[in-house]
Amino acid sequence: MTTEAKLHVYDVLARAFIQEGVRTCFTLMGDANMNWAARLAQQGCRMVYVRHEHCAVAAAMAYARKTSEVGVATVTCGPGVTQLITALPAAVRAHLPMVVFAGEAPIKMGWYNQGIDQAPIITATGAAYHPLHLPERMPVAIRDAFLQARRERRPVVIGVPFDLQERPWVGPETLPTPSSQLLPRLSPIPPHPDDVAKAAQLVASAERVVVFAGLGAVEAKAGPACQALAARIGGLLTTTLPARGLFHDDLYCIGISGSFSTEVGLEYLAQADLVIVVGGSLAFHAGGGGQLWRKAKMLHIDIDPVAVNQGQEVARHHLRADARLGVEALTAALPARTKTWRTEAMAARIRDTKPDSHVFEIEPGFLDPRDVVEGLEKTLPADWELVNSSGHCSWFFAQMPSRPQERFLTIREFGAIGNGISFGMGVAAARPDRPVVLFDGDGSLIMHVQELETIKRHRMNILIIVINDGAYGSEVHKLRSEGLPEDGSVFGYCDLAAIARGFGVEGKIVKRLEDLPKLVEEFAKSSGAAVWDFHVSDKVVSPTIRRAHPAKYAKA
Ligand SMILES: Cc1ncc(C[n+]2csc(CCOP(=O)(O)OP(=O)(O)O)c2C)c(N)n1
Ligand SMILES: [Mg+2]
Repeated sequence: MTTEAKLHVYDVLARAFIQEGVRTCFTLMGDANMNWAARLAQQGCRMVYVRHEHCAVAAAMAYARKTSEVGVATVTCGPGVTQLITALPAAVRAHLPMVVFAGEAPIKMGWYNQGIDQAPIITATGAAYHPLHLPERMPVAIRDAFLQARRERRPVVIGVPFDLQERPWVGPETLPTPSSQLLPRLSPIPPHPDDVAKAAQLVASAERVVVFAGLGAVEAKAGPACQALAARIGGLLTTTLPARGLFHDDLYCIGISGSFSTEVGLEYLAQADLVIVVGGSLAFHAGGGGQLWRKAKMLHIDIDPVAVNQGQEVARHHLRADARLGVEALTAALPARTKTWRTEAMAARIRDTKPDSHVFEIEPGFLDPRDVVEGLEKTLPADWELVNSSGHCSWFFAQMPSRPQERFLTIREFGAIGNGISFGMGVAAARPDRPVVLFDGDGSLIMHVQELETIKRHRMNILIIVINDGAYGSEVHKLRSEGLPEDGSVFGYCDLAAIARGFGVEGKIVKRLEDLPKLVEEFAKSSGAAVWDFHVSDKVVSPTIRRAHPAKYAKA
Protein backbone atom coordinates (compact mmCIF):
# COMPACT_ATOMS: atom_id res chain seq x y z
CA MET A 1 0.00 0.00 0.00
CA THR A 2 2.89 2.38 0.69
CA THR A 3 3.82 2.36 -3.00
CA GLU A 4 0.81 4.55 -3.78
CA ALA A 5 1.25 8.27 -3.28
CA LYS A 6 -0.37 10.03 -0.32
CA LEU A 7 -2.43 7.19 1.09
CA HIS A 8 -4.40 8.38 4.12
CA VAL A 9 -5.62 6.39 7.06
CA TYR A 10 -9.21 6.72 5.79
CA ASP A 11 -8.19 5.10 2.47
CA VAL A 12 -6.90 2.05 4.27
CA LEU A 13 -9.90 1.87 6.60
CA ALA A 14 -12.22 1.93 3.60
CA ARG A 15 -10.20 -0.90 2.04
CA ALA A 16 -10.45 -2.86 5.26
CA PHE A 17 -14.27 -2.67 4.99
CA ILE A 18 -14.22 -3.69 1.34
CA GLN A 19 -11.97 -6.62 2.24
CA GLU A 20 -14.55 -7.64 4.82
CA GLY A 21 -16.99 -8.09 1.94
CA VAL A 22 -19.01 -4.94 2.61
CA ARG A 23 -21.04 -4.12 -0.50
CA THR A 24 -23.77 -1.88 0.96
CA CYS A 25 -23.42 0.87 3.53
CA PHE A 26 -26.26 2.99 4.92
CA THR A 27 -24.73 6.40 5.33
CA LEU A 28 -25.26 9.87 6.72
CA MET A 29 -22.13 11.97 6.39
CA GLY A 30 -20.46 14.63 8.50
CA ASP A 31 -16.91 15.81 9.10
CA ALA A 32 -15.94 12.69 11.01
CA ASN A 33 -16.92 10.02 8.45
CA MET A 34 -17.17 11.72 5.06
CA ASN A 35 -13.64 11.08 3.79
CA TRP A 36 -13.89 7.44 4.72
CA ALA A 37 -17.38 7.19 3.18
CA ALA A 38 -16.24 8.84 -0.04
CA ARG A 39 -13.38 6.35 -0.35
CA LEU A 40 -15.68 3.42 0.43
CA ALA A 41 -17.99 4.55 -2.38
CA GLN A 42 -15.05 4.96 -4.77
CA GLN A 43 -13.95 1.41 -4.02
CA GLY A 44 -17.28 0.06 -5.23
CA CYS A 45 -19.49 -0.10 -2.14
CA ARG A 46 -23.11 0.82 -2.83
CA MET A 47 -23.95 3.73 -0.55
CA VAL A 48 -27.52 4.38 0.54
CA TYR A 49 -27.51 8.00 1.66
CA VAL A 50 -30.32 8.38 4.19
CA ARG A 51 -31.76 11.46 5.90
CA HIS A 52 -31.57 10.46 9.56
CA GLU A 53 -28.88 8.41 11.32
CA HIS A 54 -31.49 6.30 13.10
CA CYS A 55 -32.67 5.18 9.67
CA ALA A 56 -29.14 4.25 8.58
CA VAL A 57 -28.87 1.75 11.44
CA ALA A 58 -32.48 0.58 11.19
CA ALA A 59 -32.12 -0.05 7.44
CA ALA A 60 -28.87 -1.94 8.06
CA MET A 61 -30.76 -4.10 10.57
CA ALA A 62 -33.29 -5.22 7.98
CA TYR A 63 -30.46 -5.69 5.46
CA ALA A 64 -28.62 -7.93 7.92
CA ARG A 65 -31.72 -10.01 8.60
CA LYS A 66 -32.53 -10.45 4.91
CA THR A 67 -29.01 -11.22 3.68
CA SER A 68 -27.53 -13.01 6.74
CA GLU A 69 -24.54 -10.68 6.24
CA VAL A 70 -23.18 -8.10 8.68
CA GLY A 71 -25.24 -4.90 8.31
CA VAL A 72 -23.08 -1.82 7.91
CA ALA A 73 -23.88 1.83 8.57
CA THR A 74 -21.89 4.98 9.15
CA VAL A 75 -22.50 8.19 11.08
CA THR A 76 -20.48 11.21 12.05
CA CYS A 77 -19.30 11.89 15.60
CA GLY A 78 -21.32 13.49 18.43
CA PRO A 79 -24.83 14.31 17.15
CA GLY A 80 -24.50 11.57 14.53
CA VAL A 81 -23.90 9.04 17.29
CA THR A 82 -26.55 10.30 19.71
CA GLN A 83 -29.21 9.74 17.01
CA LEU A 84 -28.64 5.97 17.24
CA ILE A 85 -30.00 5.38 20.69
CA THR A 86 -33.34 3.91 19.64
CA ALA A 87 -32.06 1.81 16.74
CA LEU A 88 -29.14 0.11 18.52
CA PRO A 89 -31.13 -1.52 21.35
CA ALA A 90 -33.54 -2.84 18.74
CA ALA A 91 -30.61 -4.42 16.86
CA VAL A 92 -29.14 -5.81 20.09
CA ARG A 93 -32.41 -7.45 21.08
CA ALA A 94 -32.96 -8.85 17.61
CA HIS A 95 -29.44 -10.38 17.72
CA LEU A 96 -28.38 -8.72 14.49
CA PRO A 97 -24.69 -8.65 13.54
CA MET A 98 -23.74 -5.11 12.53
CA VAL A 99 -20.73 -2.85 12.30
CA VAL A 100 -21.21 0.90 12.52
CA PHE A 101 -18.34 3.16 11.49
CA ALA A 102 -18.66 6.27 13.63
CA GLY A 103 -16.36 9.22 13.69
CA GLU A 104 -14.97 10.62 16.89
CA ALA A 105 -14.00 14.21 17.67
CA PRO A 106 -10.38 15.07 16.82
CA ILE A 107 -8.08 14.04 19.65
CA LYS A 108 -5.48 16.69 18.94
CA MET A 109 -7.85 19.45 20.12
CA GLY A 110 -8.63 20.49 23.68
CA TRP A 111 -12.21 21.24 22.77
CA TYR A 112 -14.56 20.34 19.93
CA ASN A 113 -18.22 21.36 19.80
CA GLN A 114 -19.47 17.92 18.72
CA GLY A 115 -17.36 16.07 21.25
CA ILE A 116 -19.19 13.79 23.70
CA ASP A 117 -18.18 10.65 25.57
CA GLN A 118 -19.54 8.20 22.99
CA ALA A 119 -18.62 4.91 24.66
CA PRO A 120 -21.16 4.97 27.54
CA ILE A 121 -23.92 6.13 25.20
CA ILE A 122 -23.34 3.17 22.92
CA THR A 123 -22.66 0.56 25.58
CA ALA A 124 -25.85 1.55 27.41
CA THR A 125 -27.76 0.22 24.39
CA GLY A 126 -26.10 -3.19 24.69
CA ALA A 127 -23.92 -2.65 21.61
CA ALA A 128 -20.12 -2.84 21.83
CA TYR A 129 -17.99 0.27 21.38
CA HIS A 130 -14.33 0.32 20.31
CA PRO A 131 -12.46 3.59 20.10
CA LEU A 132 -9.65 3.16 17.56
CA HIS A 133 -6.78 5.47 18.41
CA LEU A 134 -3.73 3.74 16.94
CA PRO A 135 -3.80 4.04 13.13
CA GLU A 136 -1.44 1.13 12.42
CA ARG A 137 -3.70 -1.27 14.30
CA MET A 138 -7.01 -0.01 12.92
CA PRO A 139 -7.36 -2.51 10.04
CA VAL A 140 -6.97 -5.42 12.49
CA ALA A 141 -9.46 -3.80 14.87
CA ILE A 142 -11.96 -3.46 12.01
CA ARG A 143 -11.54 -7.11 11.10
CA ASP A 144 -12.02 -8.04 14.76
CA ALA A 145 -15.17 -5.90 14.92
CA PHE A 146 -16.65 -8.02 12.11
CA LEU A 147 -15.67 -11.20 13.93
CA GLN A 148 -17.23 -9.93 17.15
CA ALA A 149 -20.43 -8.80 15.43
CA ARG A 150 -20.87 -12.27 13.89
CA ARG A 151 -19.92 -14.24 16.98
CA GLU A 152 -21.96 -12.20 19.47
CA ARG A 153 -24.70 -11.34 16.99
CA ARG A 154 -24.90 -7.74 18.04
CA PRO A 155 -23.90 -4.32 16.74
CA VAL A 156 -20.30 -3.23 17.17
CA VAL A 157 -19.65 0.51 16.85
CA ILE A 158 -16.14 1.66 16.06
CA GLY A 159 -15.19 5.26 16.77
CA VAL A 160 -12.28 6.80 14.85
CA PRO A 161 -11.18 10.39 15.58
CA PHE A 162 -11.29 12.19 12.29
CA ASP A 163 -7.92 13.87 12.66
CA LEU A 164 -6.37 10.40 12.87
CA GLN A 165 -8.29 9.34 9.76
CA GLU A 166 -6.73 12.21 7.83
CA ARG A 167 -3.13 11.30 8.69
CA PRO A 168 -0.86 9.76 6.07
CA TRP A 169 -0.83 5.98 6.27
CA VAL A 170 2.39 4.65 7.79
CA GLY A 171 1.18 1.24 8.85
CA PRO A 172 1.67 -2.26 7.40
CA GLU A 173 1.57 -2.74 3.66
CA THR A 174 -0.98 -5.49 3.65
CA LEU A 175 -4.38 -5.84 5.24
CA PRO A 176 -4.97 -8.53 7.86
CA THR A 177 -6.59 -11.84 6.97
CA PRO A 178 -10.32 -11.08 6.59
CA SER A 179 -12.81 -12.38 9.12
CA SER A 180 -14.44 -14.69 6.56
CA GLN A 181 -11.23 -16.76 6.46
CA LEU A 182 -10.92 -16.92 10.24
CA LEU A 183 -14.49 -17.72 11.21
CA PRO A 184 -14.73 -21.17 12.76
CA ARG A 185 -16.52 -23.49 10.31
CA LEU A 186 -18.74 -25.39 12.68
CA SER A 187 -21.16 -28.18 12.00
CA PRO A 188 -24.63 -28.22 13.56
CA ILE A 189 -24.67 -29.57 17.13
CA PRO A 190 -26.24 -33.07 17.39
CA PRO A 191 -28.29 -33.91 20.51
CA HIS A 192 -27.10 -36.27 23.27
CA PRO A 193 -28.91 -39.64 23.06
CA ASP A 194 -29.91 -39.51 26.76
CA ASP A 195 -31.66 -36.17 26.22
CA VAL A 196 -33.40 -37.54 23.12
CA ALA A 197 -34.66 -40.56 25.06
CA LYS A 198 -36.06 -38.36 27.85
CA ALA A 199 -37.69 -35.98 25.40
CA ALA A 200 -39.23 -38.88 23.47
CA GLN A 201 -40.76 -40.23 26.68
CA LEU A 202 -42.27 -36.84 27.43
CA VAL A 203 -43.72 -36.51 23.94
CA ALA A 204 -45.05 -40.07 23.99
CA SER A 205 -47.04 -39.34 27.14
CA ALA A 206 -48.61 -36.16 25.76
CA GLU A 207 -51.86 -36.10 23.80
CA ARG A 208 -52.19 -32.58 22.48
CA VAL A 209 -48.86 -31.35 21.24
CA VAL A 210 -48.03 -28.04 19.61
CA VAL A 211 -44.69 -27.65 17.79
CA PHE A 212 -43.72 -23.99 18.10
CA ALA A 213 -40.90 -22.69 15.88
CA GLY A 214 -38.84 -19.52 16.19
CA LEU A 215 -36.15 -17.91 14.06
CA GLY A 216 -33.60 -20.51 15.25
CA ALA A 217 -35.69 -23.11 13.44
CA VAL A 218 -35.74 -20.93 10.34
CA GLU A 219 -31.95 -20.52 10.42
CA ALA A 220 -31.36 -24.24 10.96
CA LYS A 221 -33.79 -25.01 8.09
CA ALA A 222 -35.79 -27.08 10.54
CA GLY A 223 -39.21 -26.24 9.04
CA PRO A 224 -39.78 -29.57 7.24
CA ALA A 225 -38.46 -31.50 10.28
CA CYS A 226 -40.95 -29.69 12.54
CA GLN A 227 -43.76 -30.48 10.11
CA ALA A 228 -42.73 -34.13 10.05
CA LEU A 229 -42.65 -34.25 13.87
CA ALA A 230 -46.08 -32.64 14.16
CA ALA A 231 -47.49 -35.03 11.55
CA ARG A 232 -45.99 -38.04 13.33
CA ILE A 233 -47.60 -37.16 16.65
CA GLY A 234 -50.81 -35.71 15.20
CA GLY A 235 -50.07 -32.31 16.67
CA LEU A 236 -50.36 -28.70 15.55
CA LEU A 237 -47.81 -26.16 14.40
CA THR A 238 -47.29 -22.54 15.32
CA THR A 239 -44.51 -19.93 15.09
CA THR A 240 -43.27 -16.77 16.74
CA LEU A 241 -44.08 -13.50 14.97
CA PRO A 242 -40.64 -13.18 13.27
CA ALA A 243 -40.82 -16.80 12.09
CA ARG A 244 -44.41 -16.44 10.84
CA GLY A 245 -45.04 -18.17 7.54
CA LEU A 246 -42.56 -21.00 8.18
CA PHE A 247 -45.50 -23.43 7.94
CA HIS A 248 -47.72 -21.35 5.65
CA ASP A 249 -48.55 -24.36 3.49
CA ASP A 250 -49.33 -26.74 6.37
CA LEU A 251 -53.02 -27.49 7.01
CA TYR A 252 -52.35 -27.83 10.73
CA CYS A 253 -50.56 -24.55 11.31
CA ILE A 254 -52.53 -22.28 13.62
CA GLY A 255 -50.52 -19.18 12.73
CA ILE A 256 -48.60 -17.06 15.22
CA SER A 257 -48.41 -17.81 18.91
CA GLY A 258 -48.40 -14.86 21.28
CA SER A 259 -49.96 -11.42 21.15
CA PHE A 260 -50.76 -11.96 17.46
CA SER A 261 -52.57 -15.31 17.82
CA THR A 262 -55.77 -15.88 15.91
CA GLU A 263 -59.08 -16.76 17.54
CA VAL A 264 -58.83 -20.43 16.62
CA GLY A 265 -55.13 -20.52 17.51
CA LEU A 266 -55.86 -19.31 21.03
CA GLU A 267 -58.47 -21.95 21.53
CA TYR A 268 -56.15 -24.79 20.51
CA LEU A 269 -53.16 -23.43 22.43
CA ALA A 270 -55.27 -23.42 25.58
CA GLN A 271 -55.97 -27.14 25.08
CA ALA A 272 -52.33 -28.13 24.54
CA ASP A 273 -50.68 -30.43 27.09
CA LEU A 274 -47.17 -30.14 25.60
CA VAL A 275 -45.54 -27.31 23.67
CA ILE A 276 -42.28 -28.18 21.92
CA VAL A 277 -40.41 -24.97 21.32
CA VAL A 278 -37.88 -25.28 18.51
CA GLY A 279 -35.20 -22.65 17.99
CA GLY A 280 -37.00 -19.88 19.84
CA SER A 281 -35.96 -17.87 22.86
CA LEU A 282 -39.38 -18.09 24.55
CA ALA A 283 -39.74 -14.33 24.75
CA PHE A 284 -42.44 -12.89 27.00
CA HIS A 285 -44.84 -12.00 24.19
CA ALA A 286 -44.44 -15.31 22.36
CA GLY A 287 -46.25 -17.15 25.11
CA GLY A 288 -48.68 -14.36 25.94
CA GLY A 289 -46.87 -13.84 29.24
CA GLY A 290 -47.44 -17.49 30.18
CA GLN A 291 -51.20 -17.27 29.68
CA LEU A 292 -51.64 -19.05 26.36
CA TRP A 293 -51.03 -22.67 27.32
CA ARG A 294 -51.56 -22.84 31.04
CA LYS A 295 -51.98 -26.64 31.04
CA ALA A 296 -48.97 -27.48 28.90
CA LYS A 297 -45.55 -28.78 29.79
CA MET A 298 -42.73 -27.17 27.86
CA LEU A 299 -39.89 -28.84 26.00
CA HIS A 300 -37.25 -26.49 24.64
CA ILE A 301 -35.10 -27.69 21.72
CA ASP A 302 -32.36 -25.19 21.09
CA ILE A 303 -28.58 -24.78 20.99
CA ASP A 304 -29.00 -22.77 24.19
CA PRO A 305 -32.13 -24.02 25.98
CA VAL A 306 -33.43 -21.89 28.85
CA ALA A 307 -35.49 -22.36 32.00
CA VAL A 308 -36.31 -18.72 32.72
CA ASN A 309 -36.45 -15.89 30.22
CA GLN A 310 -37.69 -12.31 30.35
CA GLY A 311 -38.96 -12.68 33.88
CA GLN A 312 -40.88 -15.93 33.55
CA GLU A 313 -40.30 -19.62 33.94
CA VAL A 314 -40.51 -20.94 30.40
CA ALA A 315 -39.42 -24.58 30.17
CA ARG A 316 -38.61 -27.49 32.47
CA HIS A 317 -37.63 -29.96 29.75
CA HIS A 318 -34.65 -29.34 27.50
CA LEU A 319 -32.92 -30.85 24.50
CA ARG A 320 -29.72 -29.12 23.51
CA ALA A 321 -29.13 -29.42 19.79
CA ASP A 322 -29.26 -27.73 16.47
CA ALA A 323 -32.99 -27.24 15.80
CA ARG A 324 -33.16 -29.54 12.78
CA LEU A 325 -30.96 -32.31 14.19
CA GLY A 326 -32.76 -32.19 17.54
CA VAL A 327 -36.21 -32.46 15.99
CA GLU A 328 -35.16 -35.19 13.57
CA ALA A 329 -33.61 -37.26 16.38
CA LEU A 330 -36.70 -36.81 18.53
CA THR A 331 -39.03 -37.85 15.70
CA ALA A 332 -36.92 -40.93 15.01
CA ALA A 333 -37.00 -41.95 18.69
CA LEU A 334 -40.79 -41.74 19.08
CA PRO A 335 -42.80 -44.92 19.46
CA ALA A 336 -45.68 -45.49 17.05
CA ARG A 337 -48.74 -43.59 18.19
CA THR A 338 -52.38 -44.55 17.97
CA LYS A 339 -54.06 -41.37 19.24
CA THR A 340 -53.96 -38.15 17.27
CA TRP A 341 -55.24 -34.70 18.14
CA ARG A 342 -55.53 -33.73 14.49
CA THR A 343 -58.78 -34.17 12.63
CA GLU A 344 -59.87 -33.07 9.19
CA ALA A 345 -62.49 -30.89 10.83
CA MET A 346 -59.73 -29.05 12.67
CA ALA A 347 -57.89 -28.35 9.44
CA ALA A 348 -61.08 -27.03 7.89
CA ARG A 349 -61.68 -24.77 10.88
CA ILE A 350 -58.15 -23.42 10.80
CA ARG A 351 -58.50 -22.70 7.09
CA ASP A 352 -62.00 -21.22 7.12
CA THR A 353 -62.10 -19.12 10.30
CA LYS A 354 -61.14 -15.46 10.09
CA PRO A 355 -58.26 -14.47 12.35
CA ASP A 356 -60.67 -12.22 14.24
CA SER A 357 -64.41 -12.41 13.66
CA HIS A 358 -65.53 -9.71 16.10
CA VAL A 359 -68.08 -7.33 14.57
CA PHE A 360 -67.58 -3.56 14.96
CA GLU A 361 -69.87 -0.73 13.90
CA ILE A 362 -67.90 1.33 11.42
CA GLU A 363 -68.70 4.88 10.36
CA PRO A 364 -69.56 5.28 6.65
CA GLY A 365 -66.62 6.25 4.45
CA PHE A 366 -64.02 4.39 6.50
CA LEU A 367 -62.51 0.97 5.96
CA ASP A 368 -62.06 -1.97 8.31
CA PRO A 369 -58.29 -2.63 8.55
CA ARG A 370 -59.00 -6.36 8.50
CA ASP A 371 -60.69 -6.03 5.09
CA VAL A 372 -57.75 -3.98 3.78
CA VAL A 373 -55.29 -6.70 4.79
CA GLU A 374 -57.52 -9.46 3.40
CA GLY A 375 -57.83 -7.58 0.10
CA LEU A 376 -54.07 -7.14 -0.14
CA GLU A 377 -53.42 -10.74 0.86
CA LYS A 378 -55.49 -11.80 -2.15
CA THR A 379 -54.02 -9.35 -4.66
CA LEU A 380 -50.31 -8.82 -3.88
CA PRO A 381 -48.13 -11.20 -5.92
CA ALA A 382 -46.70 -14.10 -3.91
CA ASP A 383 -43.05 -13.25 -4.58
CA TRP A 384 -43.15 -9.65 -3.33
CA GLU A 385 -41.29 -8.93 -0.11
CA LEU A 386 -43.50 -7.84 2.80
CA VAL A 387 -42.40 -5.78 5.79
CA ASN A 388 -44.46 -5.41 8.95
CA SER A 389 -43.97 -2.35 11.11
CA SER A 390 -45.38 -1.57 14.54
CA GLY A 391 -48.37 -0.04 16.31
CA HIS A 392 -51.92 -1.27 16.82
CA CYS A 393 -52.31 -1.94 13.08
CA SER A 394 -49.45 -4.47 13.01
CA TRP A 395 -51.76 -7.12 14.44
CA PHE A 396 -53.79 -6.99 11.23
CA PHE A 397 -50.77 -7.08 8.90
CA ALA A 398 -49.37 -10.12 10.65
CA GLN A 399 -52.43 -12.10 9.54
CA MET A 400 -51.49 -12.98 5.98
CA PRO A 401 -51.49 -16.77 6.15
CA SER A 402 -50.51 -17.44 2.55
CA ARG A 403 -47.18 -15.57 2.84
CA PRO A 404 -44.03 -17.63 3.42
CA GLN A 405 -41.51 -16.70 6.09
CA GLU A 406 -38.76 -15.83 3.61
CA ARG A 407 -40.93 -13.09 2.12
CA PHE A 408 -41.90 -11.43 5.39
CA LEU A 409 -39.82 -9.31 7.77
CA THR A 410 -40.68 -8.24 11.29
CA ILE A 411 -38.18 -6.79 13.78
CA ARG A 412 -39.84 -5.41 16.88
CA GLU A 413 -38.02 -6.68 19.93
CA PHE A 414 -37.59 -3.14 21.32
CA GLY A 415 -41.20 -2.18 20.62
CA ALA A 416 -40.33 1.11 18.91
CA ILE A 417 -42.51 2.72 16.28
CA GLY A 418 -41.02 4.65 13.36
CA ASN A 419 -38.81 1.88 11.97
CA GLY A 420 -41.02 0.61 9.16
CA ILE A 421 -39.73 2.92 6.43
CA SER A 422 -36.10 2.08 7.28
CA PHE A 423 -36.82 -1.64 7.34
CA GLY A 424 -38.47 -1.25 3.94
CA MET A 425 -35.32 0.44 2.62
CA GLY A 426 -33.09 -2.26 4.08
CA VAL A 427 -35.14 -5.00 2.42
CA ALA A 428 -35.22 -3.07 -0.87
CA ALA A 429 -31.41 -2.83 -0.76
CA ALA A 430 -31.14 -6.55 0.01
CA ARG A 431 -33.68 -7.61 -2.63
CA PRO A 432 -33.45 -5.05 -5.44
CA ASP A 433 -34.91 -7.59 -7.88
CA ARG A 434 -38.47 -7.43 -6.56
CA PRO A 435 -41.02 -5.00 -5.10
CA VAL A 436 -41.14 -4.47 -1.35
CA VAL A 437 -44.44 -3.79 0.40
CA LEU A 438 -44.24 -1.99 3.73
CA PHE A 439 -47.26 -2.02 6.02
CA ASP A 440 -47.14 0.89 8.42
CA GLY A 441 -49.27 3.05 10.69
CA ASP A 442 -49.74 6.78 10.05
CA GLY A 443 -47.93 7.72 13.28
CA SER A 444 -45.00 5.42 12.61
CA LEU A 445 -44.60 6.61 9.02
CA ILE A 446 -44.75 10.28 9.99
CA MET A 447 -42.00 9.72 12.59
CA HIS A 448 -39.46 9.17 9.79
CA VAL A 449 -41.37 10.34 6.73
CA GLN A 450 -38.25 12.20 5.49
CA GLU A 451 -36.98 8.86 4.17
CA LEU A 452 -39.50 9.07 1.33
CA GLU A 453 -36.92 11.36 -0.21
CA THR A 454 -34.23 8.64 0.14
CA ILE A 455 -36.56 6.07 -1.40
CA LYS A 456 -37.28 8.37 -4.34
CA ARG A 457 -33.61 9.32 -4.90
CA HIS A 458 -32.38 5.74 -4.74
CA ARG A 459 -35.25 4.61 -6.99
CA MET A 460 -36.36 1.96 -4.55
CA ASN A 461 -39.32 -0.13 -5.59
CA ILE A 462 -41.35 0.17 -2.39
CA LEU A 463 -45.11 0.24 -1.96
CA ILE A 464 -46.08 1.75 1.40
CA ILE A 465 -49.48 0.70 2.68
CA VAL A 466 -50.62 3.02 5.45
CA ILE A 467 -53.32 1.91 7.81
CA ASN A 468 -54.29 5.47 8.64
CA ASP A 469 -56.60 5.77 11.64
CA GLY A 470 -55.67 9.44 12.12
CA ALA A 471 -54.22 8.53 15.49
CA TYR A 472 -51.76 6.71 17.65
CA GLY A 473 -54.13 3.77 17.65
CA SER A 474 -52.43 1.84 20.41
CA GLU A 475 -52.81 4.81 22.71
CA VAL A 476 -56.38 5.67 21.65
CA HIS A 477 -57.60 2.17 22.34
CA LYS A 478 -55.80 1.92 25.67
CA LEU A 479 -57.03 5.35 26.77
CA ARG A 480 -60.60 4.54 25.74
CA SER A 481 -60.42 1.17 27.46
CA GLU A 482 -59.40 2.89 30.68
CA GLY A 483 -61.98 5.67 30.36
CA LEU A 484 -59.32 8.38 29.95
CA PRO A 485 -59.45 11.39 27.60
CA GLU A 486 -58.02 10.81 24.11
CA ASP A 487 -56.07 14.09 23.97
CA GLY A 488 -52.65 13.72 22.41
CA SER A 489 -53.43 10.47 20.68
CA VAL A 490 -55.92 11.59 18.01
CA PHE A 491 -54.54 13.82 15.27
CA GLY A 492 -56.96 13.52 12.34
CA TYR A 493 -56.36 12.12 8.89
CA CYS A 494 -53.54 14.11 7.39
CA ASP A 495 -53.10 13.77 3.66
CA LEU A 496 -50.27 11.27 3.40
CA ALA A 497 -50.81 10.88 -0.35
CA ALA A 498 -50.10 14.59 -0.83
CA ILE A 499 -47.08 14.39 1.48
CA ALA A 500 -45.75 11.51 -0.64
CA ARG A 501 -46.20 13.54 -3.82
CA GLY A 502 -44.31 16.38 -2.16
CA PHE A 503 -41.33 14.04 -1.94
CA GLY A 504 -41.77 13.04 -5.57
CA VAL A 505 -43.30 9.67 -4.68
CA GLU A 506 -46.66 8.61 -6.05
CA GLY A 507 -49.47 9.01 -3.49
CA LYS A 508 -53.06 7.77 -3.44
CA ILE A 509 -55.90 7.67 -0.98
CA VAL A 510 -57.45 4.25 -1.58
CA LYS A 511 -61.16 4.19 -0.77
CA ARG A 512 -62.48 1.17 -2.64
CA LEU A 513 -60.97 -2.24 -2.06
CA GLU A 514 -62.46 -3.41 -5.36
CA ASP A 515 -59.81 -1.24 -7.04
CA LEU A 516 -56.93 -3.21 -5.53
CA PRO A 517 -56.31 -5.66 -8.40
CA LYS A 518 -56.04 -2.79 -10.90
CA LEU A 519 -53.85 -0.71 -8.56
CA VAL A 520 -51.50 -3.61 -7.83
CA GLU A 521 -51.20 -4.31 -11.55
CA GLU A 522 -50.30 -0.67 -12.21
CA PHE A 523 -47.77 -0.60 -9.39
CA ALA A 524 -46.14 -3.79 -10.70
CA LYS A 525 -45.43 -1.98 -13.97
CA SER A 526 -44.13 1.21 -12.35
CA SER A 527 -40.86 0.05 -10.68
CA GLY A 528 -40.96 3.16 -8.49
CA ALA A 529 -42.35 3.92 -5.04
CA ALA A 530 -45.86 4.76 -3.88
CA VAL A 531 -47.79 5.52 -0.71
CA TRP A 532 -51.31 4.15 -0.54
CA ASP A 533 -53.24 5.78 2.23
CA PHE A 534 -56.14 3.68 3.57
CA HIS A 535 -58.38 5.66 5.91
CA VAL A 536 -59.55 3.08 8.42
CA SER A 537 -62.04 3.33 11.21
CA ASP A 538 -60.63 3.77 14.69
CA LYS A 539 -63.55 1.70 16.00
CA VAL A 540 -61.87 -1.60 15.14
CA VAL A 541 -59.99 -2.77 18.23
CA SER A 542 -57.34 -5.48 17.88
CA PRO A 543 -57.72 -8.71 19.88
CA THR A 544 -54.54 -7.84 21.82
CA ILE A 545 -56.12 -4.69 23.25
CA ARG A 546 -59.41 -6.49 23.86
CA ARG A 547 -57.71 -9.29 25.76
CA ALA A 548 -55.83 -6.77 27.89
CA HIS A 549 -59.10 -5.07 28.87
CA PRO A 550 -61.55 -7.91 29.45
CA ALA A 551 -63.94 -5.79 31.51
CA LYS A 552 -64.60 -3.44 28.61
CA TYR A 553 -64.58 -6.06 25.85
CA ALA A 554 -66.12 -8.92 27.79
CA LYS A 555 -67.91 -10.37 24.78
CA ALA A 556 -64.96 -9.96 22.41
C1 LIG B 1 -40.38 5.41 19.51
C2 LIG B 1 -41.70 5.11 20.17
N1 LIG B 1 -42.43 6.14 20.65
C3 LIG B 1 -43.65 5.90 21.20
C4 LIG B 1 -44.15 4.63 21.27
C5 LIG B 1 -45.52 4.36 21.87
N2 LIG B 1 -46.44 3.93 20.78
C6 LIG B 1 -46.69 2.63 20.57
S1 LIG B 1 -47.76 2.40 19.30
C7 LIG B 1 -47.90 4.03 19.04
C8 LIG B 1 -48.84 4.54 17.99
C9 LIG B 1 -48.40 4.25 16.60
O1 LIG B 1 -49.27 4.91 15.74
P1 LIG B 1 -49.45 4.40 14.27
O2 LIG B 1 -48.16 4.17 13.63
O3 LIG B 1 -50.39 5.33 13.60
O4 LIG B 1 -50.11 2.96 14.43
P2 LIG B 1 -51.52 2.63 15.11
O5 LIG B 1 -51.22 2.27 16.52
O6 LIG B 1 -52.36 3.88 15.00
O7 LIG B 1 -52.09 1.52 14.32
C10 LIG B 1 -47.10 4.77 19.93
C11 LIG B 1 -47.01 6.25 19.97
C12 LIG B 1 -43.32 3.60 20.81
N3 LIG B 1 -43.70 2.32 20.89
N4 LIG B 1 -42.13 3.87 20.23
MG1 LIG C 1 -52.41 5.28 13.52
